[in-house]
Amino acid sequence: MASLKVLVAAPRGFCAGVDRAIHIVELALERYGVPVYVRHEIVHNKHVVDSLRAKGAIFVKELDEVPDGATVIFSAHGVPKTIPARATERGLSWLDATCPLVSKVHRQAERMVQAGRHILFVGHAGHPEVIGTFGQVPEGVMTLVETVEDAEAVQPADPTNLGFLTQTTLSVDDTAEIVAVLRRRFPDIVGPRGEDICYATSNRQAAVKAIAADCDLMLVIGAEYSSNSQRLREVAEREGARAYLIQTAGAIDWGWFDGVRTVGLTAGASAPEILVQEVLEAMRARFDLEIEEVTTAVEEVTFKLPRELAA
Ligand code: 0CM
Ligand code: SF4
Repeated sequence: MASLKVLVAAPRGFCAGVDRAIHIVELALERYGVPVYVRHEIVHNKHVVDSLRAKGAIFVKELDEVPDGATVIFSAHGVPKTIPARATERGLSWLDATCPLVSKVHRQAERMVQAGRHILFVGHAGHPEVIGTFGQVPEGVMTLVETVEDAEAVQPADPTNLGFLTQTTLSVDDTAEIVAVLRRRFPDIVGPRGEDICYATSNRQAAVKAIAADCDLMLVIGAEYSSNSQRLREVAEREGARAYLIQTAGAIDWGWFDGVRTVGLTAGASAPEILVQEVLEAMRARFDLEIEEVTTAVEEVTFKLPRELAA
């Protein structure tokens, strides 16, 4: 059997916001009985969604699909204000699984608008978190900036009265470049004191950076549409590793391993550890493995449950 070194990144996988969101669905199922409706994938992972579906959760795209009298949960990515308002109007009981770090950005957006500022929001068009954050403020007071080019081109009406905010799951490096352009062009712009990019996103990117240069190949477990997982793949690629995003071990093309001596492994914030272990098992069936876990940070973040479920 050929030998293969595996560098496993730590931290990887579930963050506190994902843990909390899944727990909310599980507790709601216990507390209110089946079915419980969930608007949008609770987190961007098929394995998580399938296991909650098996326990009695019904996933829908839009609130209209939730029948009268049902309980509905909003996903970790956050929702526009109109969604809970509409749910209340319909008499639905609803629970909000929005990650507290996303909610924090929502409150910052409101405060900036109250202070009369126009907001430049750094994020990816169409992502549910971006839709949710735009939905916290009146139309027209927030402009999306996706790239350095956008940051160079944007022409706000009053360049002296601006704020910026960002999506939580962006590339740390790309965002720093974009924010640097905004600060150069608009020296009076006000931003968050720390980072809107969350601790889990930045820790997972740093962990990939620490190993990717030593890897011929990097596997990132996560969904195509998971922003934080995609960013991990990009970080690995920029460090010079060939990198693939896979949902499960079944998605591995073993041809990728030709000539590979060291492979890196990580998982996005929405990917459960069991999928990491399955990938390691699949490799063990084909190679003589030497596994090393490389830890760049230890995470101790936890979030409280919503009031309705805390007792
Ligand atoms: O925002 P992203 O697409 O990375 O979502 P995810 O469900 O993959 O990860 C957790 C979160 C949030 C908010
Ligand atoms: Fe919250 Fe960050 Fe996890 Fe998203 S990735 S759920 S913002 S901790």
